Amino acid sequence: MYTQAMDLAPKEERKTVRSAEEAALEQRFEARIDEGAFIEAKDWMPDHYRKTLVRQISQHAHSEIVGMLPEGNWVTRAPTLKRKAILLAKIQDEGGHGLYLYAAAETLGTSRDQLLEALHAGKAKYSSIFNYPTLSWADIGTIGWLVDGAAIMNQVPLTRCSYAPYARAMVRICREESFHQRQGFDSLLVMMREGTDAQRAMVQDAVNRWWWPSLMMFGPPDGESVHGAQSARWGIKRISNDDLRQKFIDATADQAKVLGVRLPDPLLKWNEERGHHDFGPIDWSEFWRVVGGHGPCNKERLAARVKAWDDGQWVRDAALAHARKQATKEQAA
Ligand code: BYC
Repeated sequence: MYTQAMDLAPKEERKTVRSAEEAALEQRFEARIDEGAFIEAKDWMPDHYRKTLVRQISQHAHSEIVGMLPEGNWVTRAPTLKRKAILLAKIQDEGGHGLYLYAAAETLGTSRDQLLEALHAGKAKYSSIFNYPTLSWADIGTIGWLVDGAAIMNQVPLTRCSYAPYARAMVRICREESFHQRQGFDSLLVMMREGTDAQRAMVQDAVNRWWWPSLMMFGPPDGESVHGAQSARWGIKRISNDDLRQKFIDATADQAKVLGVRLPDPLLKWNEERGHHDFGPIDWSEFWRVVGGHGPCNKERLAARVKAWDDGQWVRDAALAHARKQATKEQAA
């Protein structure tokens, strides 16, 4: 009689057989990455690639969901029906982006519940930018212009990310995100061109507060980016943190001129030789403080998410009870 034990080589041999197999799989995977092929959920992938993606995609999903909070703060205070409708639609889009991204992370074998548990326990990261307060209506336009502008700059290259489910989610997200950026710019332009002096001052104040945190969204300098080189090698990140930051600064410096606002950096200057703007030093100690949980709103944001999760328990219970009832009915039919 054949037993399972008879099918297997001795323990030591098994280890080498398995690792030789794995080495071949890894070689095939690397070759596919080099060819620029997309990796699908069912394809073999190294554990580290999978973990890197779960980390990045879940941080991205959490950012979308937490990012709804600073804007939600202004829904009841939007100045016109048109601006309120736009803001509501934008926040709703962000909820949808979070869901696409959680679904993309789930294709890698980590459940949404696990991802949310990590967020609620304060173990998972989300973008540093959402730990700043929205103090005036001009902050909403500025978030659209600068924060969504930075988000698109970072996300367009992700539409070519080697992991296909993430890349596909990014195609949809980027389409919507470009409207988010435009509505922000439009809202600021109206205030700058048709507004009062007080409104123009409000816009300038918002830009002064959001400029530097927006530059931090791209992550630490390349020399300190722990994951940058490996993610570039795997085709997850197509453009480095510093290169994306520079592209964003170049694009926004020109847009600021159209708006008529000053960017709060006395060292910001076009450098003909480099073909880019030079800019002043970024306060990375502030970035790490915020990422470490000590920004102006970290506690408030996390508490709001935990409360929303707890308040929604009855909805999840009801949906599960309904699904069970349906399944029993179908079985009986
Ligand atoms: N905030 O090795 P690095 C949006 C962490 S929201 C917090 O360079 P990586 C929107 C990083 O996670 C925009 N943490 O990392 C929504 C790592 O820590 P761990 C969100 C940051 O992953 C609503 C450590 O620093 N977009 O669109 O290679 C309204 C070292 O960094 C940040 C995305 O998430 C940060 N800013 O590169 C409006 C895009 N930066 O994980 C707009 C997808 C870095 O080792 N993500 N860290 O503990 C990415 O492209 C990359 O993850 C990053 C960082 C460029 C952000």
